[in-house]
Amino acid sequence: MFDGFTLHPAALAPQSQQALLQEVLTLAREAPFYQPTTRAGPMSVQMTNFGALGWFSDQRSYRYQPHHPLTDRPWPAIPAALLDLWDRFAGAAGPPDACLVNLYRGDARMGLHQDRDERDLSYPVLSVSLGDTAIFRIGPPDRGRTGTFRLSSGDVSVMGGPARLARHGIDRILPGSSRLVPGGGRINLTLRKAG
Ligand code: MD3
Ligand code: FE
Repeated sequence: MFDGFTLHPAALAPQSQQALLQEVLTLAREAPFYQPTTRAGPMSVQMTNFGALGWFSDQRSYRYQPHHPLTDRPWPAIPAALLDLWDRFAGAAGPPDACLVNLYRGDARMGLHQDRDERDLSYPVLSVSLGDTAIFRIGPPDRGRTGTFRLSSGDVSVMGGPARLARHGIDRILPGSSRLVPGGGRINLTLRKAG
């Protein structure tokens, strides 16, 4: 599809999606979703994190930090089911230390960007999609054509090598395409080695 990008459709069976979602929602009571801001303004996606490091953004900067910005507590540990997926699919030398949790409700989207805040870009990023289908956009690192495809609930994707610095984003979600997330929407989990 895109060199270095591997999609594993329906890697998680419906029961495993349900179990993982419940665990994520339970942990999100401890580390609530919040609306991040960037230099460009508030994001439409809500976020929280699991693991030693969490991605955080405000008007001034973005960075990985060990504490939730609102509660000041450490992020909850990364669920074992996610570490299993990393072991099965990432092909990385070591474990992830960061799990960014993105919640898309309604017309939330994520503009085209690169992920380059991580220290060692030789580690891949692994993503798990839960809930409503997303229109995912990806293209070469600095210029050139982008293309779209769908990410559905239970899909696992791995971005490494030449895809690690690909530009990518979420154009929109398809509301009502899944009944997994209570209240509707999509949750995306990305595992990384950040520090
Ligand atoms: C391609 N999240 O959190 S996951 C992000 O669905 C992010 O929430 C999107 O982009 C989401 O940074 C897309 C798929 C993904 C994640 C990381 C990548 C694709 C990637 C890194 C490099 C290339
Ligand atoms: Fe990204």
